[in-house]
Amino acid sequence: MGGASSRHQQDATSNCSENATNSSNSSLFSSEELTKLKADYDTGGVEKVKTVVQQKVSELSYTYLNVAVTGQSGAGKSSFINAMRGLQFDDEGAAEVDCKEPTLELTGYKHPNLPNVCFWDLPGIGTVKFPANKYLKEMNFKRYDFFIVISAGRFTENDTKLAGEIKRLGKNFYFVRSKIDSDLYSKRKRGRQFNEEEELKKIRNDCVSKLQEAGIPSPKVFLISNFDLNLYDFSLLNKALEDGLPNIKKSAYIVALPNLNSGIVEKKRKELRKQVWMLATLSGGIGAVPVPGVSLGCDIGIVIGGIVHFRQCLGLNDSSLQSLAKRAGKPVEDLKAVVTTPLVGGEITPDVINRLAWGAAAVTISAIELALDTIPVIGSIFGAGSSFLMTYKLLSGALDDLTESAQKVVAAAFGTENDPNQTSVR
Ligand SMILES: Nc1nc2c(ncn2[C@@H]2O[C@H](COP(=O)(O)OP(=O)(O)OP(=O)(O)O)[C@@H](O)[C@H]2O)c(=O)[nH]1
Ligand SMILES: [Mg+2]
Repeated sequence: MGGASSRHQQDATSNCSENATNSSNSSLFSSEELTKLKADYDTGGVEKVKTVVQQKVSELSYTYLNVAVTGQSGAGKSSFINAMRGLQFDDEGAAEVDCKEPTLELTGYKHPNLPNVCFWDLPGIGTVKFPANKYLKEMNFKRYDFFIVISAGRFTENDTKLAGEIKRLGKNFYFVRSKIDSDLYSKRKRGRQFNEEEELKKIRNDCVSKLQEAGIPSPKVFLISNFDLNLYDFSLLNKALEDGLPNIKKSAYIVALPNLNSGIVEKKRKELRKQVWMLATLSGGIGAVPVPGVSLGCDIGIVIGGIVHFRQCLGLNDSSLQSLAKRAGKPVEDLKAVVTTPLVGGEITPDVINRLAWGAAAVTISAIELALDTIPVIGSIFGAGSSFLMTYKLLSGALDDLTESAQKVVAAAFGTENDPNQTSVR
């Protein structure tokens, strides 16, 4: 499906890498919070820093992301929601596709691994049940972080009316033109001199001009196929969505992305890496127990909790692997066969942790290693003690191992030709 031209190309690759770097450097803490963190350390040591870090870890786990997906009946809303949740239409918990009756109810679909991330299927505006004025009231628009307006043909008056209202409320919205695969298919059949890039440009320009006519001065339109999110503008859409979110929500969005290519897996690693030093800071104190075989104590609950969370976010839990295999049309055993870490496929116990080579490794961390994580209190945290260092080492090692396996799984599912930082020509 889709030639090289529809895959993402060089010019935007640099943007994506730049974004990845920015996102890895961007802290989950605001500059005011960082200043407070440093001041707290200076006056109260690690114990005082712990309180601030604990608040941030709690904030991360209580951060909700509500994504509204709307558009006319049959535009592909349910299919998009399923694809974003890594599900196929016939998976358990998937939004129903090809409903006999168009969706008339507002329905929320939680992310299978991250229940704080929810996609809302909003019935299209202008249906009999929801005349435009009633719709806007009933849909409780304020609750959403952003809106995706999906259209399968040209945008209708109702779509643009909706966009106007979303804009009035000061919410971010993005236009998605779905079913590009079938547009290209029919155009390819029709014309002898078919040029995919040209066709994509034409479709995009047509959407933009229709939206401009409707009074939206510089609309952003993204062309996608729900059947293969690796094609066309999906990664551009992702970048736009990420850029429009505050840091903590951005983090939730990134780790909830479906594992489509190595670029997404790497993004997740960078995001999760930010949590390693925070969890290490919380380790020690009351919960500190020696890890069997390792002479140092750390809070094993924090280590195990962190590893389980990383595994979920990287799509390496059993149900995610099953869904991915189904999506890729491969037996799940083929995907499991490439997993190299014992952290996948069973319960995480102190024994499992201890069996890993890096578990018993010397607990020394170089300044360079720490600097890679851009720890905000770098330098001072060196004095945090052995429990910090042990937890840091264990979680870093686990994250690296899990990422490596997630990369292999994605390659086994989709092949390696899915360029990590793909984007199409604008
Ligand atoms: N070729 C192609 N077909 C798609 C795409 N997205 C959705 N479809 C098909 O379009 C039809 C309608 O998709 P749905 O996801 O049910 O659309 P919807 O917007 O949720 O429809 P309602 O719930 O009725 O409002 C289904 O047959 C899908 O398989 C796409 O990107 N490409
Ligand atoms: Mg639907």
